[in-house]
Amino acid sequence: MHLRGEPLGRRRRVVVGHADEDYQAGPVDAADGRPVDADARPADPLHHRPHDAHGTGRSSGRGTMPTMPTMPTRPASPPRPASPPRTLITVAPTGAETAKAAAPPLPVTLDELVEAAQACEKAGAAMIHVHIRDAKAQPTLDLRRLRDTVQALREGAGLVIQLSTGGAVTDSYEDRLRVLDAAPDSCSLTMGTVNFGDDVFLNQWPFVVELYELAKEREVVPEFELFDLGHVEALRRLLDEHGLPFGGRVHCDLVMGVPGGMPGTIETLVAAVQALPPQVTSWSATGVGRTSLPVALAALAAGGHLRVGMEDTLTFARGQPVRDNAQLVERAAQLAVLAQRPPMSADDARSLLNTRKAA
Ligand code: KMH
Ligand code: ZN
Repeated sequence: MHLRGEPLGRRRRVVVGHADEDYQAGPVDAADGRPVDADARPADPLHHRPHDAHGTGRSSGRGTMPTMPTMPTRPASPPRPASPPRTLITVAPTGAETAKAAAPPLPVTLDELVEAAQACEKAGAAMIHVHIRDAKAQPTLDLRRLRDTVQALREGAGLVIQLSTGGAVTDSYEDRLRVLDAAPDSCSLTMGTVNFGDDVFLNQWPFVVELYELAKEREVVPEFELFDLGHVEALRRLLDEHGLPFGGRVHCDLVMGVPGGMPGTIETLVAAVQALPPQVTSWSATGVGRTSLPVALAALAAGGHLRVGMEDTLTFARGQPVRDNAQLVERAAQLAVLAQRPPMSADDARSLLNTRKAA
C-alpha cells in the first residue's frame, strides 16, 4: 500500500510499505559452495531458521562433524547444494489506497490485473497479493468479484494467489472474513491494529484469532503482516496459543514505512527479524515509498524474501514514476540475482509455503 496519490473517498491517503522474504540457508561462497558463515554460524535469529538450500523450510541437515581423537579439526564442508537458494518475490500490484487517476498504470480492472500478473510472473514474481476494485475503480471486497478474480488469475497465470483480508481501512470484519470464501491459496493476516496515516487499520485480537482459525479450516495459508514490533509479539502469542497454520509453515511479511507503523530502516528490520518467534520458517519485507529499496536490500542481506509493487511504491527513482508493476519486479529480481539468491518459481513458492494442492 503506498499512497501519495489522490485520496479515495473522504480520507487522506496513507503511504504504506511492505517487504518480503525469508530464506535462511545463508549465502553460498561461489568458489567452493560452502555457506560463507559455515565456520562460525552464530546462534542468531537472522540465521537460525530451519531452511534448506532451496528455501523449502526443511532443515539443511548440517550436523556435528566427527573430529580426530588427538587434534581439533575444522568441520568438513557440507555437500554443495544442488541448486542455489532462491528468493520469493511477491508482487502487490494494486492496494486499496491509490486512485487510478493518480497512477494510471495501476491495474484496477480484471483484465489489467491478469495482464500485470502475467508480466510480473515473467519478470520473476512467484506470488501475487491481491486487492480488487469495483466498476468505478474503488476498493471492494465483493465476493463475486473476488471469486472471478481468483478464477481469472488461475487461468491466466501460474502465481500463488494471495487475497488481501486487510482490504481498505473502512472495510468491516465481516467482509474481511468472507474473503476466504473465494478460496485463495493464501491470505494476508495482519497481526494487530496500527495507525495508518490519518486512519486506523483495526485488527483486534478476537478478529485476528477468528480469521486465523477460519484460514485453517479453509486450508488457506496465511501470510502474517507485521506493521510494528508489537505485531511480532502478537504473532508469537497466536502461534503459542493456537498452534501452526494450515500447511505447518509460518511465513510473515514485515510491512515497513507506513506512517504510524515501524519505520523502514535497517535497524528496525534487524530488530524485527531477531524478535521473530521460532516457529517462523520464512519472512519477507516490504518498504513503503522511498523505503522500498533500502528495505529490499536489507532483507536480501539478512536472508529474507521480497515484496514489491504499486500497492507500496509509485516512484521508481527520484522524479520517475513507476512504469508498471513488472518494472518493480524486474528490479527486485536483479537484486536477488546479485545477492546470489535468484527468484524462485511459483512451484517453489508453493513448496515453501506448503499451500493446498490442486483438487
Ligand atoms: N490496505 C490496508 C488498510 C493487507 O492487505 O492485508 C491493509 C493492507 C493489508 O493492505
Ligand atoms: Zn495489501
